Formats: sequence, C-alpha cells, structure tokens
Amino acid sequence: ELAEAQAAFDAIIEADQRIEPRDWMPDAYRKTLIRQISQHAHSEIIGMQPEGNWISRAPSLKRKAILMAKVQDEAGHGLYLYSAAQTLGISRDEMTEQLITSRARYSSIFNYPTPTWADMGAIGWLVDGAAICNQVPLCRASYGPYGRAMVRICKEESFHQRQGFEILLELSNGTPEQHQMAQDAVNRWYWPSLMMFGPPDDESPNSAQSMAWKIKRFSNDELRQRFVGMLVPQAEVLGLTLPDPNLRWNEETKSWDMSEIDWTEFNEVLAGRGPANAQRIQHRRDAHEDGAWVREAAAAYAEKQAARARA
Ligand code: FAQ
Repeated sequence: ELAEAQAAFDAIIEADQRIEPRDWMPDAYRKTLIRQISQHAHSEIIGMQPEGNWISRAPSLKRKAILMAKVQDEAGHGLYLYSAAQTLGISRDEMTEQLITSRARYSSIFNYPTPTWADMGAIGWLVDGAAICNQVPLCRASYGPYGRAMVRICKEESFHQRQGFEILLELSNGTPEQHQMAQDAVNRWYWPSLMMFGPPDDESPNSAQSMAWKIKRFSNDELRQRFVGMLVPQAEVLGLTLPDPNLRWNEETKSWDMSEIDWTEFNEVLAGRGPANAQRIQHRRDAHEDGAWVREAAAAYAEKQAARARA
C-alpha cells in the first residue's frame, strides 16, 4: 500500500502537477517543505525590522506612507506562508516558538543594520530584487499551497523592487552627498544580497532532492547568476556601480565572472554572529511577549462567539 502511495506521489511530480495537503506525501518531502516555508515566513516577519527602523524618519509623508504599506505587505506575506506551512501539520505556535528561541533559520540578509535612508532604496532594489529572482520559479513549486502563495507575493515584491529602485534613482541624481549615500548603501548590500541565494551548488546539501521534488526549479548558483545579469543594466540606469571590480560577462562560459563571495561572513551570520542577529531575535521575542494580551483577548472573544453560536 505504501508503494502504491509512493507511486501515485511520484506520478504527480513527474507530470508536473500539484501535491495538495490531503495527498499522501513522503515524510522527507513534508519535512523539507516545513523547513523551507517556515524559514521563508520567518524571513518576511524578521524582514520587517530593518525597514521598520525608518518609518518614523522617512524624508516625507509620501515616503512614509509607501514604506508603511511595504512593511505591512511583508507581514501579510509572513501570514500566507505560515498558513501554507500549517497545511503540512505544524502549528503556528510551534513555528513562533522555534523562531524566538533561535532554533529556526531566517534569511541571512535581515541581520544587517540600516544606518541611512538610502538603505531603504538598496533593500528594495537588491533584497526584493533577489527575492523575486528566487521566488518566481517557486510559483511552480510542486506543493500547491506554497506555489499559490508565491504568485501573490511575487506581484507585491515587484512593486517593492520598483519603489527601492526609484529611491536610489532620486538619490543618485540628487546632491553629491545624496549620490554618495546611495552608492554606500549599494556597496553595503550588494554582497549580502548575493548570499541570499544560499551556498554554492557543490555545498548545498538540500538542492538535489528539492530539485528532484520540483520544489526548487533552479540551483542556487543559477539564480545568483541570473540576478547579477538583471542588476548590471539597472545599475547603469541608476548611475551607480556594483562593488566588484572583477564582474564581467564571459562570452566563452556564457556566464558572469565575479569575485569570490565571502562565505566566512555568510557562515558567521548563519551561526547567529552577524551584525544584528541578537537584536532582531530580541525584538521579535519582546514583541511576542508584549502581544500576549492581544492573543488572549482574541481567543476569549472567539470562545464567547462560539458559545453564543452553540446556545
Ligand atoms: N540565509 O542546502 P541549501 C524575503 C541555509 S526574501 C539563511 O542550499 P535550500 C522578502 C539553508 O536553510 C528571503 N540560511 O538550502 C523580503 C540550509 O539550512 P538548513 C527569504 C540560509 O533550502 C524582502 C543551509 O543553509 N526567502 O523575505 C541561506 O535548498 C525585503 C544549506 O543551504 C526565502 O526563504 C540564507 N541566505 O536553499 C522581506 C526563499 N541560504 O535549513 C522583507 C525560499 C541557505 O538545512 C524585506 N527559500 N541557508 O538548516 C529558498 O529558496 C531556499 O530555502 C534557499 C536555500 C535558496 C534560501
């Protein structure tokens, strides 16, 4: 019977169709999806912090309204993704507990500080740009609830990416100081944004199986290459440079030559020793504790409504 279920699962994957929550699936497939989707959800939620830092200091009312809307979208993305993970049999409480006790990963990128307004531009352009590059193929992920969540998320990320580009364009064409501020932000965010795609293919333990299951459609290095190719012409329009003197198109290999990524820095951030790891988790933990009364009130209200419905 198990062999039959496995064969049915394999046939769905083979035919490029979707696995849905009630379908039988191998334990390892379920586990890998819970891992990836919950990490992704945590990234959206922790990712609100670096930008939240600038809501009260945005340079105009219009910029403040746009930034608030963007950060609110990120909360929404986190919620769809937690819901998608819940369809696999893990509870929201369990995922939150894993995050605030530092047992869960979230994207390395959100462990860097945001000292200037130009960082809002660099995050939109580079971080959302990398997110789109990574997530557009995930719209076709074999697990239905994940793929469908990605469709809407990608539409919103496209808007986020444009707003970041526009912030940098305006700064780049502003005063010399503003131009320099934009360039400094790009210099600080460029390498960490390349690290968002994960370790090199030959050091990526999960890739082969995730690609066989059609969760991932492209390897980490393939997507990183595609991302760099997107950035080069956009940096030219911005009048900003990418901080890699070795970056050039190689006609022979049909790929971008680039300097070696500092994988020691990546591993340090993953080990919890990045510039802002401790602060991000502390802030999330405090918010969770401060919000306890809201969760209790909501549960009490839901219970009262249910009792009324029963009466
Ligand atoms: N940071 O074997 P692989 C956003 C871990 S976008 C931290 O290659 P996999 C939008 C990896 O988990 C950011 N950890 O793993 C936004 C694994 O550890 P584990 C979120 C990383 O899963 C914008 C180990 O290294 N996007 O939030 C990172 O096949 C602006 C070995 O790696 C997603 O999560 C990293 N950068 O490939 C929000 C996209 N890279 O779990 C606010 C969905 C690797 O075995 C503001 N996720 N690791 O302990 C994915 O596509 C994949 O999970 C990868 C990693 C590509 C990230």
